[in-house]
Amino acid sequence: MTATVTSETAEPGGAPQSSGLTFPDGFVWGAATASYQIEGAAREDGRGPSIWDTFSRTPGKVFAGHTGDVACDHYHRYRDDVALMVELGLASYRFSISWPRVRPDGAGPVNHRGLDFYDRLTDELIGNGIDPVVTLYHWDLPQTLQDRGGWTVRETAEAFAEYAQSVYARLGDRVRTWTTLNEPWCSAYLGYASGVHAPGIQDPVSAFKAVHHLLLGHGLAARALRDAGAQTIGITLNPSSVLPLDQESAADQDAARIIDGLQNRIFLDPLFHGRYPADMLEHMARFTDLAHIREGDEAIINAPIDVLGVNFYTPTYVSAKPGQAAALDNPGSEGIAFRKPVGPVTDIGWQIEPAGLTRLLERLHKDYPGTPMMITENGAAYPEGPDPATGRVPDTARIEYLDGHLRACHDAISRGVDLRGYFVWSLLDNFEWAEGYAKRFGVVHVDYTTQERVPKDSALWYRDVIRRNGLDDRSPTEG
Ligand code: IFM
Repeated sequence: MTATVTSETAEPGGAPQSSGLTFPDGFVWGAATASYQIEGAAREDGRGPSIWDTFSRTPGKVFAGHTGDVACDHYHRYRDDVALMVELGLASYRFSISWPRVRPDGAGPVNHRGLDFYDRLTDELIGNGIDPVVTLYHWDLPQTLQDRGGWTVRETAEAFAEYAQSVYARLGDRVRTWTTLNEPWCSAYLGYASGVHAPGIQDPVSAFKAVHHLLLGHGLAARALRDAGAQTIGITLNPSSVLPLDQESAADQDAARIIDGLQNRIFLDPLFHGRYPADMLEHMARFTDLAHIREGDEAIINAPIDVLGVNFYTPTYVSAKPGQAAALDNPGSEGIAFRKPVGPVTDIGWQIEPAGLTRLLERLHKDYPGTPMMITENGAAYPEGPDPATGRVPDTARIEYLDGHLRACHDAISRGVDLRGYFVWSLLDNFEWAEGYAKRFGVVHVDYTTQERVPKDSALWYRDVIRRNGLDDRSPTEG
């Protein structure tokens, strides 16, 4: 696709008038969620336990002991939720499949009642003109597989490919876009190095093994999906826009190289170039003999993909700081300091810097050319709920955040980046992992007591963005 972007439009047919920025024709507007974060129904229809069931029930791991047992009860309310998507005018909906619903024992028999749910959801979406985008793994690993080593062992990668095939066999006649993994960085480093996510392990060796087996699982699943006839196959990463604090300092530049290696190149290079970067092999060799990386694995990981999903929230700035202890979620990062956020931050404390997204997209386009990209997540946590007087949710700061990041996407497209779509994170307020329900990322407010949904002002604003296929000229918070 050649990206044609304009900065002026006047739309007929009652759509909001605008002289702002227009996105290319066919640009995909969507919203994203994930199974454990919204579905609830944790023990229904044969679903097995996942590592997040175990983790969230372990005292002290998740804010206030919250769990995903009920979450947004989307399992029972999916029809209403699809109706909300229709109101917003979404062209596409990105959701994930719960592996333990489909294969309760991870590698054992298929639970057809679990697949029935996704079958119903897919039909409901398509019946309403919304294109389903499926993510096969958004962190809810079956507990039985964790008991056998989780992502530290090769068998989990093999089981993932089998599970992918069973989902494709049921939904492949209707789902066109298949994403293997969501943010393997989080699964590997937050799950196995810092332990702030399930399964809560703190061991760099396990983390590096997890990196490899996640990537291998992606490659095996991508191959299986392709052989089965899948049309569009991708993976979603959360690549970081890493900058040296002092761009002139050689020591800061070296710090940035290492963090860029750990967060970006360790995933992107094998995916796109078929080999781990030499400096990261050396880095990992400080912890492990690398015997888990077998001959031929990198070629499997290098399976062709059709789209790269990019999740972006905040940039990273690093500097060299002798004596600094390693950040647990970046094994081997001793001597490197992560700058604390400066300027405005969201409710979860993440720095707001839309230019970081443009920078990241341009870098990906330059270093890993030829694969179209989608923003598969972008959004912000803010706490507002319904105003008792008006019933409205005035989440102005979220609108500003989204507006800024969409302008950043538009800038990237204008500079030649092949960006094909944008999925806001998230459709609904939901279970924000270790933060439980305390942090709200939704454009739709959820009252967790009544399960009432109220579209926030940001949802109404996003609806207008979708209708005009672009951004208004005026500041997002005016009028
Ligand atoms: O809620 C998460 C999502 O599951 C993965 N990407 C980041 C979001 C916000 O933390």
